[in-house]
Order: sequence, then C-alpha cells, then structure tokens
Amino acid sequence: MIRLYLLLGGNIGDKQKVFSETRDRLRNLLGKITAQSAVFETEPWGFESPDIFWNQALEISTSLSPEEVLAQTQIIEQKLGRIRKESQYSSRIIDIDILFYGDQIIHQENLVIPHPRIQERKFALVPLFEIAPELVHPVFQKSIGQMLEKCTDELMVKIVPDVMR
Ligand code: PH2
Ligand code: MG
Ligand code: MG
Repeated sequence: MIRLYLLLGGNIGDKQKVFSETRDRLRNLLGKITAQSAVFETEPWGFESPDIFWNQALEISTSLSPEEVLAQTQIIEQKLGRIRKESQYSSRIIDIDILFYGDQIIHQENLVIPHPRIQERKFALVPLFEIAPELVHPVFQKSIGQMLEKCTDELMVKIVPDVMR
C-alpha cells in the first residue's frame, strides 16, 4: 500500500455536492481516505475570476500504480462534468491533483510527481500542512511546514466553517 496525497479544487457549481461525490468516488476507486483536511476557501491563483475556490487535501491508502491513479482521477473529473479549456488556468467544477505518491519521483510527459508547483501555492500547502506537517518533499528534502514558512504566496486561504467533510 502506498500513501497518496491528493488536492481537490473547484470554483464553480455546487462545491459541497461535488466535493462529497468526489470523495465517495475516490474511496470506491482508489482506496480508504486515511486523513482529510478542512475545506478551505482560496483566492484563484494564476488567473482572475470572481469565483472563489474550495480546496481540500486528502491522504489515501492505495494499491493502484501512479498511472492508474491518474487515469481514475481523470475519469472522476470527467464524470463530474469537468470541461478542459485551452487556456492554462480556468474555472472548473473539479480538479483532482496528485501531490505525492509515497516518496516516489516521477517525470513522465503527462505525469509529474510530486506536483511541480506545491511550493508556490498556499492553497495546496495550507490544507496539506493540516494533515501532514512533517511529510518531507522527496525532491527538496523539506517538510511541508518548512515549505510553508518559505512560501511567499499572499492570496487568501481560509477555512470554510461548518462544511460537512
Ligand atoms: N488550481 C489551479 C490554478 N489556480 N487557484 C486556487 N485557489 N485553487 C486551485 O485549486 C487552483 C488555483 C490549477 O489547477
Ligand atoms: Mg490543479
Ligand atoms: Mg489537475
């Protein structure tokens, strides 16, 4: 079994319903969710939009390969109605990003693990810090806590109170 860390993100549609449906599908297709952060409201990073994001980090115990995880998460994104746009960043119903797959380092054309921009993004580091503060990034050899201290991103990231996990 591998310890997998995912980040859920979405800024349009019924986020409560979409996040809950995404977690149910991840449990069925990938494995047990062994930790989940609070849900955070986060300002769009890298593009302008009036629609605030929700982000949540999950730890999952899986026996799937990284390629299988990618395939299954993309199927879930599609089934929940994600439409991919040409532009680099755009509003979306659900994005499921692979942050870490154990301590493996993977560089394939369509799959890079650890996710290449974790260190620049509070919307990823803050939820991850809640469930895995001591986790060490296998490339930078720094813990999530150390990476958060060094991160200069100043966009808003705050807990959504009372959201059902
Ligand atoms: N995802 C992006 C680009 N920008 N901003 C926030 N706040 N949350 C995200 O999940 C996010 C983003 C690319 O996938
Ligand atoms: Mg993403
Ligand atoms: Mg993605």
